[in-house]
Amino acid sequence: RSAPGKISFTEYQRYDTIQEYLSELAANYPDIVSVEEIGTSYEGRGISMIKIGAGSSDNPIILVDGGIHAREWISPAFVTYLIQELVENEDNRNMIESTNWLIIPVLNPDGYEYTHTSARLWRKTRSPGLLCTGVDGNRNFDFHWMETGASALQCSDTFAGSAPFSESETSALRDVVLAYGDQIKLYLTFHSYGNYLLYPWGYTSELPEDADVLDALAVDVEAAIASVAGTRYTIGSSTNVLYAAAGGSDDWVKGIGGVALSYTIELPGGGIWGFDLPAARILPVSLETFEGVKIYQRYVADN
Ligand code: ING
Ligand code: ZN
Repeated sequence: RSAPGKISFTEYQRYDTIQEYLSELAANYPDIVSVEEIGTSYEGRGISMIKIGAGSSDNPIILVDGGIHAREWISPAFVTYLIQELVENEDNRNMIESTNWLIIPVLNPDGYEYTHTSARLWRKTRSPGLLCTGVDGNRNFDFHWMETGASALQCSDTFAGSAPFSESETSALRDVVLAYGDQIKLYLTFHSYGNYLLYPWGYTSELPEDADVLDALAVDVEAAIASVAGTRYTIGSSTNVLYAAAGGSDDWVKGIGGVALSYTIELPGGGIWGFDLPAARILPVSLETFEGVKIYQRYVADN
């Protein structure tokens, strides 16, 4: 059975619409859903996290975020689709009975809104600097901060910030990880674009000691995604298959947060710039990506 769906996936949705959808879910499914504000963006928007679970509160947790980078619109769109499938599609009940979910669909709401109103290709937060606005959230985490692939220049698109966790948005995610501690067994952060399943490290070309586990799981996820419509992903550590960049959320969640399974997923690109995947692609991409998330969930539930 397909979900009723009180939100549309034939268009990219604004922040307010996603916020309203989360509130509706909390009202309509109070036994399995709650919504919490984990922080406030620079411009004062609430950063919402939806908690989903229909089993024990002690179940392993899967932490998911989207929209740390403003222009990567397919990321919040897919993460919102994931929320819909978990909450509103009864066929997926097992996915919320055996694991609990903490999901932040729009981690950088100021940037996301700015790409709708003013500059489609904005990437960073919207906190002001003397010369330029914004910090790259995915260079702002306090693990080997600023060592490689990040800029100290305020006007750069990869500006790491004046200090680690200078941004309320990145601090909000940090605090979730610290609060739930080792109950979190898997972290997925959605970006676009390029079809990559990336695992740490971004700060070094050396591999984590459990790279074989991270890689083997990604191989299964990739096969599940490819089985839907033939979309292929590249698997590897960020440094080795994409580029070196320190201060990313996945590195911090693994290196400091202690979550062994930590992945950055680069969803497919499209349109003119890559970030502007046509809205008609939201559903096909979401359907295939959801098959990959099912594999992740099953692994966490069984291990
Ligand atoms: N890509 C990621 C970025 O922040 C990445 C790739 C992830 C690099 C994690 C290093 C560590 O640059 C996009 N599209 O943002
Ligand atoms: Zn990104």
